[in-house]
Amino acid sequence: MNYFTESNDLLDQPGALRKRLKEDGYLFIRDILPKEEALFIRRCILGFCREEGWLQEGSALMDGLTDHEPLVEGSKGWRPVYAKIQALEAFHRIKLHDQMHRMMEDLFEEPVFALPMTIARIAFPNDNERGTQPHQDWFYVGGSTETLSCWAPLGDVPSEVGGLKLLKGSHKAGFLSAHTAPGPGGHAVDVDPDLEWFQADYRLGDVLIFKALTVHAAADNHTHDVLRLSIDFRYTGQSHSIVEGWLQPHYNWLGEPFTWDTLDKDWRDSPTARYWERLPNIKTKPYEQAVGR
Ligand SMILES: O=C(O)CCC(=O)C(=O)O
Repeated sequence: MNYFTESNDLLDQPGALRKRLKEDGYLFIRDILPKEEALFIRRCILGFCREEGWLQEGSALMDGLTDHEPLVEGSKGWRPVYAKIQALEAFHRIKLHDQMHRMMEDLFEEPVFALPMTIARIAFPNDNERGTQPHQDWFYVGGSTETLSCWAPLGDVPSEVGGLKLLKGSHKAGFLSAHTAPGPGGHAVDVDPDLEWFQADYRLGDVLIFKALTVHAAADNHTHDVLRLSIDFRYTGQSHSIVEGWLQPHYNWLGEPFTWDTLDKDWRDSPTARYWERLPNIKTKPYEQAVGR
């Protein structure tokens, strides 16, 4: 297996950090998200899973062990847990953390903002054929091709549990056409089966940052009973544009309860709520016209 290069040694050298991102199409940073906050989110999500009967009876909550049949993202059985996650203030707050923000400003060389839509993935074991297929985020995210995606485990994710894998340097091939496929997002790009994927033994607090055209996918969960929890969010520079739908919560297309009015009603007074409305001049455009910056 190929492991990501860790870039913590470049955090105080913005020029070198930008150069590595441009060359490799990704940056892997250990221990940059606040662990206590990430652990709190994990505990809450696993609590929601337990309430819905997804966890093994009698198992320790934080082990995240399941014997439940795999649930498809978006399905009726999955929605109650996901609605609770999206209504959790801490889940939306973690991407706004100072250290993360500062690194993004170094990468964009201008003020940045996190796109409001934040995504959680709950990957069941024994369900690898429905895992996230190889794709480029720009297909879904649109807007500026400079937008950066961030994927973080919510708990330790050793390679046997999977996590995100990517094709180093794949951003240089430009935009690839996607076709329908199973799994989150419902689309995939074809990749040469001989290409070598890069991956990590992720630990809580780590973040994988990658470019909008970098091909990535979920690595298989080889366990038979471990739920894999992760969060993904995106940043862009304030001079760049985003697709207007990314101002909305994930799964807003299902309607209630996936609207901000419902999700943030208990934390409307917190700085996390609608922070983007307090930023100057966010540039948005419809998805259809999302062709580059
Ligand atoms: O965690 C996953 O299954 C997919 C995440 C992903 O594709 C992303 O963060 O862009």
